This record gives sequence, C-alpha cells and structure tokens, in this order.
Amino acid sequence: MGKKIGKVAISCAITGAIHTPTMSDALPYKPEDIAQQAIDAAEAGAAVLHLHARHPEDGSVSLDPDHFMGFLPSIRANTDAVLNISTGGSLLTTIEDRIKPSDVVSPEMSSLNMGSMNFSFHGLAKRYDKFKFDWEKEYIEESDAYIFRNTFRDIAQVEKSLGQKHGVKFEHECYDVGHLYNLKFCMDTGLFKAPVFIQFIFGILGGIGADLDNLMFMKRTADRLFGDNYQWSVMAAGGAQIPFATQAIMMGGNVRVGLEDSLFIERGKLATSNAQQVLKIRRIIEELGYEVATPDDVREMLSLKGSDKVAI
Ligand code: KMH
Ligand code: ZN
Repeated sequence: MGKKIGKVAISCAITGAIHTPTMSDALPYKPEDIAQQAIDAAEAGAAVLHLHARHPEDGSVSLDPDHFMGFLPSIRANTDAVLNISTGGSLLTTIEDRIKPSDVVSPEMSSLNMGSMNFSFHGLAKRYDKFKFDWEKEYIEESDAYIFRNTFRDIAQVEKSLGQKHGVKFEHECYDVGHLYNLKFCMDTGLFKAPVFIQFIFGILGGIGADLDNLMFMKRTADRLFGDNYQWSVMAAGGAQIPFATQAIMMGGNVRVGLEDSLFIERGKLATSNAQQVLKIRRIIEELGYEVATPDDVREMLSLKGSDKVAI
C-alpha cells in the first residue's frame, strides 16, 4: 500500500427530516431499519452517524426521545461509531423540544445550526402524483413558509443544555457565509472552544447554492476567521453530494453523505441504502490516496468525551 496523504472522516446522515417515504423506498423510518442502515454505514466506513428519529408507523419526523431509543441501543451495541444526534430535527417546534433527544442520550456529538433562515423543499412536491402517507404532501408544500429558527439565544441554549451539561461536541452546521461569522462571534464571546467542527452546507433552498466557487469562498472565509482552530467537512444536497464531497477531500477536508442529504447514488438513480453512498465516497477517498478515518481518529481530532460517557 502506498503512503497515504491524510485521513478523511466520513459522516453519514441516515434519514433526516426533509425526505419523505414516497421519495425513496430506501429511506429508513422504522427503528429496525434506521438501526440496520446505520450499522451498515458504519461498517462501510462512516466514523460518525448523524441521526434523526421518525414515527415508526408513517415516517413523519419525530423528536420523541423514545423513538431515538428505538434504534440507538442496537447501533451502540453493534458499532463503535461516534453518535451525533440532531438538534435541527423539526422546523415546526421549539429549540427546547429539539434539544430533548440529546439531553436524554448525552451523545458525543450533536448538530448545532448556526443561523435562522428560510429552509424550503416545496419544489419537490410536484415530482410526485401520489403519496404513501397523508402527512407528506402538506409537509413538503408548506415548507415555502418554514423558517428554521436558530437565534443567538437558541444557540446559547443548546450550548448550555448540551455542551456545558453533557460535554457534547457540536457539528456546527453553516448554510451560508454569515453563519461562519455567527460562529466566530460565539467563539469570541467564549461560547465555544477550539477546535470547532464546521459542516459547510450547500444547496439547501434558503442557504448558499451548490456552486464550487462557494465552497472555495466558505473555506477561505473560515481560514481567515478561525485559522487553525477548526476542522471542517462538506455536505451538499441532492446531486451535488458526491461531487462536493470529492472536492472537499482534495482540499483536505472531511465529508458527509447519507440519505438525509441526497437520495441518489448517481444522476437520476436512487441509492439503495446509506451504506452504498458511504462505499462510493470511500472508494473515491482511497483512489485519491487518502485514508478513511476511524471513529477513534475522529475522537482524537475533535477531543470528544468518549463513547463510555454516552447514556445508552
Ligand atoms: N438536512 C440538513 C440540511 C440538523 O440535523 O441539525 C440539515 C441538518 C440539520 O442536518
Ligand atoms: Zn440532520
């Protein structure tokens, strides 16, 4: 084996809160399916599992900690992956509700969205004539009126409830350049300590678009604001997922894939599982001469508290 250039951490976001069951049979929403796909994704090379819960009967989004507990013990028992619990799981409720699952689970990581914004996927509704479940059509169509609320007070609340109380490290989700400045302000006022982990996000309607120039710009801006005090990863929605992840690898960053962010494995072709996307990006990582980071590599890179401190 040739000498490797560096390590790349793969995060896999298993189901999320945007896509609905009609859009892909592969999107998991039953606890046993979320667990199995997460385990398979970890086996394929994902070091971090970014997790949301769904109602098992109809796949609608859920923030009920019991629904998380329907799949987390099995994932924990079968993988060493870093568990990352979303705090952005609903556009329709309070930050307190969004914090609850992580407060119960005390994971090594949680997502933390770094600004309020439009967050819309209403354009997807017209692609489907019929929906599997009653809630889906309205949920998608109504997203033209959704505001994803993440005020500075909300951000501070997440830090207090999860960072201070549980030693949770955050995946700082930055959907636009302004979110980097929000994070910088929070760091300057002592809310977060280095190294912070930034997820640059592209292609959400309401955030910065999936143009490669924007990735360069986000990275240059982050370098200027944070210097050596940050680690980074890239997530792009839909068809931009793998191309942006590839660009991130070549720039020395980390990557996020998963059915939360894209239902596709290539243009026009649905992915059959989360693991399929992980395996694809893994092949690219290795072909480009890099090595896939293990969960322990990520623990070291981000100074995580350790899996023994997770409450499952
Ligand atoms: N689906 C991503 C664009 C969260 O979980 O905190 C947003 C996300 C939010 O991952
Ligand atoms: Zn998410």
